[in-house]
Amino acid sequence: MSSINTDVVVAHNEADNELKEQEKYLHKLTCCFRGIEKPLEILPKVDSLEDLIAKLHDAFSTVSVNMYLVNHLMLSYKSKPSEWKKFAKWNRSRYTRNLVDIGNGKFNLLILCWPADHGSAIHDHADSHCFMKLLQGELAEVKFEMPKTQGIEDGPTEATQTENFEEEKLKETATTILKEGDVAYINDNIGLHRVENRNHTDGAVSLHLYCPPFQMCSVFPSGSAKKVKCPVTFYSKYGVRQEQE
Ligand code: CSS
Ligand code: FE2
Repeated sequence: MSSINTDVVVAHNEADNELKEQEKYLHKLTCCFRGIEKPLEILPKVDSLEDLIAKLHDAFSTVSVNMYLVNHLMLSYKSKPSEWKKFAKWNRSRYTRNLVDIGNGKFNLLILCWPADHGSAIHDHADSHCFMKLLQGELAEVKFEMPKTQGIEDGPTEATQTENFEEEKLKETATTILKEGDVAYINDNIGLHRVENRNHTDGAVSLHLYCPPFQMCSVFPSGSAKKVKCPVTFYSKYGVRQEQE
């Protein structure tokens, strides 16, 4: 009996260590990975949402994740509403985050539902990788530079820094219109972004992969460098509405 328990504890610790190693690996990769625009010919195609999830699990089964493969898989999935409809739960007055899969704790796969004329605040991605694929409709992605006043350790006194913080207006760098099938990629080294459904009548649906998964991110509500920590909560999980959200 006790030897079985010890085996379980050892296996658990090993899985935990592997998860931490992978997290470190993924955080480090944000320095250089910039995303790809087209699927890669030599890599396997994706048949369905179920197949995408299975192939993502495979891709994350080793510590050193191949981000080109992850990006390729996200690009390769052809949106079929019949496959993702059960996850897409709407709220008329705001966009919703719906959890589809947690990839054994290694990534979060979400479906976001954006009502007409709704969008997000400017936000970061907690040092994770963020892939955003359009499943339906159109979204605008507005990118901003990461404010320079962040993370300066040998700068002016604390008081001055706080003042500069509030004054520093975030610098807009690019706007991209994402159409069905497109995949956008961002991480904190690339910058911040805001996502908007500019259509006045139609909703939009997007599929997001965050790795490592994160529970908190920063939003920049006033468009200045002053940021506020925000929890990442789910409107539904695995197709089931979460009442507390
Ligand atoms: N990160 C945003 C969506 S745009 S990537 C959010 O979860 O609210
Ligand atoms: Fe985002």
